[in-house]
Amino acid sequence: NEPFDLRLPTPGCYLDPEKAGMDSDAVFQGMTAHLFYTLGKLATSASPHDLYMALSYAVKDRLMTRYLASQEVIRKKPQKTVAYLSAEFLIGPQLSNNLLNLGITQEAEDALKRFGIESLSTILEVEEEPGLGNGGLGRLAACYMESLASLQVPAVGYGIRYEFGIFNQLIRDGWQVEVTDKWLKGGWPWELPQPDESCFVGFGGRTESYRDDKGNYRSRWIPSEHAIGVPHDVPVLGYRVNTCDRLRLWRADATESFDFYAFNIGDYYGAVEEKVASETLSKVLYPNDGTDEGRRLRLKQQHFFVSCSLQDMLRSLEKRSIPITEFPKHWTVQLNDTHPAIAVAELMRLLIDQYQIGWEKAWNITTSSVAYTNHTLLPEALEKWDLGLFNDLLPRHLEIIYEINWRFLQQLRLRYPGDDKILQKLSIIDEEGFKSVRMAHLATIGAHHINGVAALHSDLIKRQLMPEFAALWPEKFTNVTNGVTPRRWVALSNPSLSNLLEEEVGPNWITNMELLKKLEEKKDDNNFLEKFEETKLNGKRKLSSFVHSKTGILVDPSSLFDVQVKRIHQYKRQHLNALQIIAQYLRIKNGTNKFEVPRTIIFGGKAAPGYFMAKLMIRFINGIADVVNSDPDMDGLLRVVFLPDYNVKLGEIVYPATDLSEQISTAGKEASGTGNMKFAMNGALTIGTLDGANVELRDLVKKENFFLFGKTESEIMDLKNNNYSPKTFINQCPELKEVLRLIEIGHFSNGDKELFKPLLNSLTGHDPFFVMADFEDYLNKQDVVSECWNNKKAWNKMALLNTARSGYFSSDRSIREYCESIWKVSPMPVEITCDVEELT
Ligand code: NBX
Repeated sequence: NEPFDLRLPTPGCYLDPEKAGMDSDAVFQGMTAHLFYTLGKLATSASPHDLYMALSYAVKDRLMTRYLASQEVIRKKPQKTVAYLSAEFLIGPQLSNNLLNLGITQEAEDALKRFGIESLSTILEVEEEPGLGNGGLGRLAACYMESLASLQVPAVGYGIRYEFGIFNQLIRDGWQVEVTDKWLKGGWPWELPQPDESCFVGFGGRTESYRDDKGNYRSRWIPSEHAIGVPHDVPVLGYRVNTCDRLRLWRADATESFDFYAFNIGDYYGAVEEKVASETLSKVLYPNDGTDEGRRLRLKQQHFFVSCSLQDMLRSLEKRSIPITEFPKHWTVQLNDTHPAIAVAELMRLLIDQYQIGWEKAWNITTSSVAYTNHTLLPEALEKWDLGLFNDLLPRHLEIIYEINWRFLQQLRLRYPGDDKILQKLSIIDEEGFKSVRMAHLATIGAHHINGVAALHSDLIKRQLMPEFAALWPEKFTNVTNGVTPRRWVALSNPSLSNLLEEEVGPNWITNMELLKKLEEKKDDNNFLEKFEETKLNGKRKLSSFVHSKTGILVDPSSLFDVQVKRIHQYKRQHLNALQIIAQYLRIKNGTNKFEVPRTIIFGGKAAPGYFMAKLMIRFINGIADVVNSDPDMDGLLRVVFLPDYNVKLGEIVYPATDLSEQISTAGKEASGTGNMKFAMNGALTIGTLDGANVELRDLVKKENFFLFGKTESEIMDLKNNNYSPKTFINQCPELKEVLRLIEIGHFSNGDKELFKPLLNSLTGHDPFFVMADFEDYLNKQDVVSECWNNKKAWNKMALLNTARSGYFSSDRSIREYCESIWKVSPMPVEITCDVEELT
């Protein structure tokens, strides 16, 4: 067996990261080779996109040693690996992150100069980001993969390679317009297709019983349809370590490219129909981040990627001749919400039907390896599948679910004799109305741990969402507060702040955010506070020019940048912010504004295409922006911007540029929020409710450095239980009345009194998210914000303390908690030597 020489594919030896392949010369050589051989371009005529591709390929080459070495370590010395199952991974641009984690940003910059490119940013700008997620949940999965690799934990992220990610958002006449996201059109250099590791997945058909050789009755599934999952691996390199984990995204292919019978009888279109149908499976990401539509194709997508992933894990044991019964020693399977919850039934099916393992043993294996993270309390967001649809697509899984349920209900009967109510309440099958399968129940019963994503949220899961389950299995329920990666969200996006942090506390804050506590010593140091403010100003200048280029609006970088970026939702209450703007506008018009504080209020976020009220909220914000920005009385005092197409890339510009972070959801509705953490790390102050991780953020930065307003979760519950009437609150607040009247007369809709009526009716009628109840307190707190801004030194001190005390929200901390209390996995450093034979 000839050893495979890893040095062959590109110039330079990449086996020793300390020495080889990492200087600007080698990067230049790599780029030149890729331009010529991979892209078929001459350096003399290369476009910025060509150079982006060439540099990306050269960087990917440098990931490969680490990627292969990381897999070798596991093959040679078996070690428990994390399988993070998620329907979404919102990974963002890859080039900058890989340069940072490899430590060759400067080298790349120098190599580019030899192609006549003066700044790396011109090349970074042309990168298309894969929008393979909706929002927080998908971005969390990406931060967690980066932290896993940085902590040197063996991990695979399993998901779907959607051909079209989340739509691109245009704003036309103030309305959101959705455009297909063709992220693959220019070629995407970061993936490695691995067709030899493809998997078969079945759908539909029927089950039949038969007797096996031992005479036992068994069930088998005869699917009527198949698809092939082709893995596309994306390397995920840790920060300055050799561990390179992977994201394994499945693309659905047809099993047969033609139905030959149909083809022979001349039915060409009929012949390609099945191919087209099965390829649709990984075609598009569902753009709903809340309400679940219960669509057939979505359930197919879920089963498709879950089945491929579990088969892949089982196969990895077979390849290493490890008995299947040892699955839990080698894999810990985390379900990112219920989207992959079918894993509980699919793992049981594979173990029982494929590997002939008995029920008890199979159940033991399943429940020892699966854990579930819940991300929402909103009842409309809890996944339920119509029983008929489920049976149609996954008849064998439904049989297994019935058996799981029957055994579970037996257990309940013993514990609560005669209590049919609790059986009905906890059953996996919802028997009321249209019968359905409750995925959260399946996940909870099949998992060894279930966690919420912030302290308050985890508490509410136990108290409100699943009190009976929590009483039954108190030890299963736990909390892991979300976190975000400081590599992308500080080091990459905010170089100016990063340099200052490095000067002050040294370079290790990037992997040990608690070191930022040391900044507290500087809280009264004027000189330092000015430097800190200067980093913010740099971010604001950059955002200002971006705003101008995208919207034509001129904003003043010295004004207070007040920002709300997140998906558009009623519970997130962008309309509360919008109403507040109208109140400020009125005060300026009437000459009753107390503080002459120039503010730039910036919004960004997408609305689900079928969510009428959210789309109307976007229209509403743009209606206000039009009036405010064209009124000379507002000059130098108020600007309103709706930034189109908010995504990861744009987030990287927004977080460093923000003075005031808006986290104003109705208490009890936002599971955690993660934008709140990114803002705080970058030195923004928060105006917020006691919701999600805001609660912990306020505790950490201390209450004097946080602008709190609004009803608490329990006060909201009281209002709800006591026939909440928004009218009472409106009548108590003349300013609010005036704001509503102005909208009603069409002041923000060119005289059209109908346009915003649904919004007004909702707010003044039921007001399901208690906007009226919190308005006055919010407005008053905004005055406190303005007053505070006028004392710049005090503001800077508060901002600094936010950065200094936000280290807890590093995803490294979250991942350590998952590793220790849920997954029971430990780091496994990867060593690389120049000895090729040792690796092969
Ligand atoms: O998950 C979000 C929560 O709303 C945030 O509070 C939390 O910080 C974040 C991470 O834990 N949930 C979320 O983003 N959900 C979705 O994107 C989603 C996507 C598809 C779907 C349902 C929800 N069917």
